[in-house]
Formats: sequence, structure tokens, C-alpha cells
Amino acid sequence: MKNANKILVLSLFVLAMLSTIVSAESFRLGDVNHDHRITMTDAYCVRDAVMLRQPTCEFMENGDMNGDGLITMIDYSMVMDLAKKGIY
Ligand SMILES: [Ca+2]
Ligand SMILES: [Ca+2]
Repeated sequence: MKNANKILVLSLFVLAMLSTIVSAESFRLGDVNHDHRITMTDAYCVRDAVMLRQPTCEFMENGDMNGDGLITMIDYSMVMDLAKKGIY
């Protein structure tokens, strides 16, 4: 019975690790609304987060394009560039 519990705990741990890896790879940096595309909507969400200090998209952590831990006009500019290029 103890071995069964260990296997169950190990299985749950592996499952949690796999789901974390999958979710991290599913959405590109800049895709703050998680629609799998980087569009003007994403750029406007980042802009609003900076200008109005009111994030309008759910996944703003994806808007930190330069990885400095802040959402700034630099990130907005980078998302806007990708949106203009039509990066999906
Ligand atoms: Ca998007
Ligand atoms: Ca940033």
C-alpha cells in the first residue's frame, strides 16, 4: 500500500511538471490575451497597462518583453513592432 501511495505521488508530480512545461510553451511572449497571435489588441493591452495602470488583458506577465520584471513603454514598443509585422 505504501508503494502505491509513492507511485501516485510521483505520478502527480510528473503530471504537474509536464503541464507546466506545456503551458509555458503554448503562448509567445507578447501574447497577453492568449489567443495564440500577437496583434494590435495585445499592443493596446500593454499600452493601457502602462498608461492607465489598469491591465485590460488577463495574462500581462506575457507582456514583459525584455524580462526586466516591469511592463513599460519599451515592452509596448516591442509588442507593437511584432503586431505590425504580423507575428503569429
Ligand atoms: Ca494575442
Ligand atoms: Ca519589461
